Amino acid sequence: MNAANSADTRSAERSVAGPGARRRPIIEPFKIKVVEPIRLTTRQERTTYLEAAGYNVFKLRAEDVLIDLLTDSGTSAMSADQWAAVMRGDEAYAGSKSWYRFEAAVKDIFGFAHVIPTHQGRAAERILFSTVCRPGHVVPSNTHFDTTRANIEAAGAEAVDMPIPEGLVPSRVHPFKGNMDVAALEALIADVGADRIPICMLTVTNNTGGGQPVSMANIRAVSEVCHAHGIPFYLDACRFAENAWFIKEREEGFDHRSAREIAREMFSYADGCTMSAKKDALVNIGGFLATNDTSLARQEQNLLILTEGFPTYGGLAGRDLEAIAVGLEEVLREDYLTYRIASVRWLGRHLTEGGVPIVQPPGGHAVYLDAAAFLPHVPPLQLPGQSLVAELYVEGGVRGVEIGTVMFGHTDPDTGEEVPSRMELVRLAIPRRVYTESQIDYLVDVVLDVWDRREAIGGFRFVEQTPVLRHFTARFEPLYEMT
Ligand code: P71
Repeated sequence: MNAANSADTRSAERSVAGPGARRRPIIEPFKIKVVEPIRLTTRQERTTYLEAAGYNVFKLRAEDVLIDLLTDSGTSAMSADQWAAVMRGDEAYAGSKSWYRFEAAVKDIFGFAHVIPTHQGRAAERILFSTVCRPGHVVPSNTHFDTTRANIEAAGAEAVDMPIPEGLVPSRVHPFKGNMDVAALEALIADVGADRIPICMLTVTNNTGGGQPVSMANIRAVSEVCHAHGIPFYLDACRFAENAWFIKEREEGFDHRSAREIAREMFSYADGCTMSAKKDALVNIGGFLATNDTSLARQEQNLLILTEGFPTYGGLAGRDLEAIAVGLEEVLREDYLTYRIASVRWLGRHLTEGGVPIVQPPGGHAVYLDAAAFLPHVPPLQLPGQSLVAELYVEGGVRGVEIGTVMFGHTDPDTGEEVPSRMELVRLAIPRRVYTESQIDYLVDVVLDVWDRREAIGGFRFVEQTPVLRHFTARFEPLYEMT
């Protein structure tokens, strides 16, 4: 049964109540111990702040944002157990107790022989790609995220995205829209030759394509193709627990297996992984790189020592390693994952009922608005996603992020013309364990109010941009009168 297609509500499917009792809602499986005030500004204030930020929400002050959905990365609320573990942090430079706890927690789930701690995911990416990639190399993936693509390109190699065709149609419902097109991968190998492919990756879940999961069958198939050609196969594992939960919900034969068992199986097909612990390790900073290849691990550790730190801390404090060890255990708990996936689905369902076009089905960590369908009168090169991000902020102090031509557009080297992204999306990423249901309901109203006046919304243009990862620092200008 494809849960994504069902008329899902936040009602619990497995009732814990007695016979004849009402279906009870899935609730947050925690209570709040510490609170952080958030501030509602006036529309006039927000208009002023946004203009001063060059219409780039990365340049806003966070205190001027009410509901901050810029990212789910590093924005989780840590648990009391994680904070207790922070106090236990052993800050010895080499061989600290915290390192051994961290290493044991990672190995228990991921199973790789060598674990290399890094301060965040992109540091793991830089170390990996600068070690294995050379100019002329090609690195395929279902879809690379921005920093992954940039680090591959910085090493002189080419990053190639090979999602299944369904993955590129926002309205199309498919249980595993994050899958890679295995036939396209085989064709690529035949075309460029396995010796030019130093590594192949799958991003779980597929962030660029809507937070969509990859099925176990697809992970296995990609692994088999890679191994038949001697190509190392890696997972970009940031959201591995959410991916495992979707496999449990949607893939035949997995409903009675725990998320931990499913995760272990996912990693058993891979030769290594990169991980940003800022997502599914429920911490504010951290990451790692893992591999079964001993000689590669040696080279990576040498690079780590040069730029990140000694191999038993890699740029993290002992307390960070402790918080990750606890977070990796908490993120696989059934009550947490049930709540997590249901709360994102809840947001997606209410927006869909209001007529708002989103990537269907909702992803694991975010709902993605389909800006091209939301603002069909704004052409891609007038940055419809950027317009929506700006309007959401002015409307209700909500900060989302553009995942479209601003983030992934590029200049064609032959024609010099700007090539738009394959999709124009606006991601509303939900930080883990942070916002309550009523805050999500407020968010739904803000999006619906922008939807109601969509015809009056126009496009944007760049007034300043950098050649790499331009979305972080660019400045923009509206091509219409914002009200
Ligand atoms: C996300 C991020 C972080 C981010 C990126 C761009 C704008 C705002 C925030 C980071 C990822 C990721 C995947 C699949 C590697 C990284 C890098 N995502 N792979 O989604 O999603 O990890 O941030 O720890 O360096 O908001 P890092």
